[in-house]
Amino acid sequence: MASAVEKIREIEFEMSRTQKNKATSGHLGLLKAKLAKLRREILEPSKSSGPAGTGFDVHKTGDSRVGLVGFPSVGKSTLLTKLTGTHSEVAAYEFTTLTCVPGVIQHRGSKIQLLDLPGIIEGAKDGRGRGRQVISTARTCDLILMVLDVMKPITHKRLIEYELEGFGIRLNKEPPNITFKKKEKGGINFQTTVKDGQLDEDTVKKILAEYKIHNADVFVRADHSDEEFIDVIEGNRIYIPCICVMNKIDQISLDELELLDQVPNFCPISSHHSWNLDGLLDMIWKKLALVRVYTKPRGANPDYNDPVNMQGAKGKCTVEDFANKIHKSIAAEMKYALVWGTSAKHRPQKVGKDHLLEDEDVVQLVKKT
Ligand SMILES: Nc1nc2c(ncn2[C@@H]2O[C@H](COP(=O)(O)OP(=O)(O)OP(=O)(O)O)[C@@H](O)[C@H]2O)c(=O)[nH]1
Ligand SMILES: [Mg+2]
Repeated sequence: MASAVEKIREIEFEMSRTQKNKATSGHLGLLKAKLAKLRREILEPSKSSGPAGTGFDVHKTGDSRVGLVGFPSVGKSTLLTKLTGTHSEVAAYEFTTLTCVPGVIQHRGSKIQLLDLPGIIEGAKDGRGRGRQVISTARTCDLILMVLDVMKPITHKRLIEYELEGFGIRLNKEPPNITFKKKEKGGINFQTTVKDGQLDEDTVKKILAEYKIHNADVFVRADHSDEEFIDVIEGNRIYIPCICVMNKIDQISLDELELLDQVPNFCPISSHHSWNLDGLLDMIWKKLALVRVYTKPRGANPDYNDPVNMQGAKGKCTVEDFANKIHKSIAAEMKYALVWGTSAKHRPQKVGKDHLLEDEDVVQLVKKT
């Protein structure tokens, strides 16, 4: 029996041979419906589609990874093509993109990998469609671009967040400032720095009892909710920054556009007309908080054309991270480093491995002799 992909090709071939006119419009409509059903079939998980929860097999390249997530036909592939020059099929029907298509954005000396993903649909986290694979891949991204069609209801945003959250992804949130340590004995030791906060000893104990945990240290340093505490217990949550890309603004009025422009983390664009793509790139750059460090060889000028790009946790990069990025053995051989730039107190400052570097610092590593 022909596979769904083969059937799709057959139907597409038949469509290409069918002349478009009044007499054939019904037949073409039928073919399009068949196509849509087959495309959906491909997106549904099957026994042969591999273990649930694994992402697409695309290698991480460049300095950071950005994923395009959104409903079908919102314009993700159009955006990938415009930003990276890599072609990803664009069409007016849904589920055009059936796999993960990577492209590269070159920006300010950095290489950013951009992933075009199939349109996710509701129920993705429960295994519907390719959604699980999409979300698993989203978990590996340093930034998520949630692409929305401005003409579609804003509830779509909520639905996508719900799907991503179901898979342990937290968007534009910081990990809770809670320390949690299981112990062998001693009961529950609860401490908090917050007066009248959402989390009290009773709630914490009840939640822990549900997890059958009866001995633990819990230290809450900010006003967190019960859900955030549960995130800490579960432990596998991933905190990823996110930009809501409001696409197809060519279809709305200027007044509507002005309103959209004021919402934090929203970036209105038209990928088709290439409107505000520079604004989007700026926002991507800020959210990624990449740290570019220039290497200075002894007695020579730094090479400003070839920075070492680092995507530390929330942009925090140490001299050790920098050394490791050049070569694994270098950190061990290092005696100290000289640093010029905003992170340095003097010009240069002599620092150790733990010194935190900032964007556009210059570093000279001095080896042990
Ligand atoms: N009016 C308007 N249409 C757009 C814009 N960007 C994309 N489109 C159209 O929207 C349709 C879908 O675009 P795609 O880029 O294929 O959408 P997608 O999100 O990749 O869709 P799937 O791969 O099916 O998930 C195409 O007909 C595009 O030409 C835009 O800025 N304005
Ligand atoms: Mg697509």
